[in-house]
Amino acid sequence: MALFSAIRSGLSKTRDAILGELQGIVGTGKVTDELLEQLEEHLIKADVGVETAFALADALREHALGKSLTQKQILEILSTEASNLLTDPPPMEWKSSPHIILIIGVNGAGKTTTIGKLAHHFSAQGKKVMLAAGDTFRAAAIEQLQVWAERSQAEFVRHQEGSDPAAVAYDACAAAQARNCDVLLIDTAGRLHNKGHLMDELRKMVRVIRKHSPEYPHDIWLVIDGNTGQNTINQTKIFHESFPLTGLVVTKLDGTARGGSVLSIANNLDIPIRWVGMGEKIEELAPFDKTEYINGLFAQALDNETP
Ligand SMILES: Nc1nc2c(ncn2[C@@H]2O[C@H](COP(=O)(O)OP(=O)(O)OP(=O)(O)O)[C@@H](O)[C@H]2O)c(=O)[nH]1
Ligand SMILES: [Mg+2]
Repeated sequence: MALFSAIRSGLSKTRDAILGELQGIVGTGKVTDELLEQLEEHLIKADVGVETAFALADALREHALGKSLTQKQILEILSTEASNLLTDPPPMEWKSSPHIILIIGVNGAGKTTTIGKLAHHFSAQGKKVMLAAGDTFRAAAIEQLQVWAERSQAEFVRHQEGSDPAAVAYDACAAAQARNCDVLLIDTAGRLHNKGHLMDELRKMVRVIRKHSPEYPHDIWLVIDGNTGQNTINQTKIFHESFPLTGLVVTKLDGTARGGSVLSIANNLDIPIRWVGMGEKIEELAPFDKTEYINGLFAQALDNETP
């Protein structure tokens, strides 16, 4: 219940961006081609992505062209179609202890914060968690992660600032094995997908981790800032070409009007969205759940009209 309302309140700006004008466009008469075009244009501006906007408008065309539907009926069609575009992530496979998760992404996306939140989440499930300070590049990045480790009562492995992140990751894997940890989360420095040498550095990290076991890392999750809008798709595709991403984390969905980008990400990329970040606090991370997300976008408008 608390989680549901967190998603609902976190998505308030996105909901306003999508529904505000939409409610003015639909439900004012017959569904016409002109109305559908307005709808497409509005949805594209609201950052749901071109293909998603067309898919939603097409669904409405199919069900309602020439008909006079109530606003509630139209929003129901749109929310059902939006829900069809989304898939819940498959359950996490805990293949071995330690389960190794490498967290990557562009600068400032929310990687370190997400790791802190994940550590808290997994600790609360009774798992023994270790964090590895694989961002040796940015000043104070190691200390930032250390604070999260303390807050979440996770084990912590670090080297000196400026040292080789691959060596940190290698040692952390050994330490996680030796200390019987269930999960090891490895932080990395922020990098742009088009910076070749930084992508090489990440490749080296993966190669070195694999020396422990070809199964390592079990997961590579890309952290995406939910404010980034349509650039995200291209960035993610390039990361995915270099690394087999097993999941996405979309952060900062609170406070952005661009939370509709989740629909675009889901519609354009075949990588599960696993988590959504809804704030800066340790508990403000939720497993992605399409029903909660769709309810967060549409439910209020539908509720309002419920007798
Ligand atoms: N509102 C909000 N802020 C967030 C969220 N996640 C992270 N932040 C904030 O975003 C900023 C950057 O977060 P970091 O976790 O340091 O991002 P990072 O990807 O590790 O950054 P670099 O290591 O510098 O690449 C911080 O101010 C965080 O508090 C979120 O879900 N919501
Ligand atoms: Mg960081």
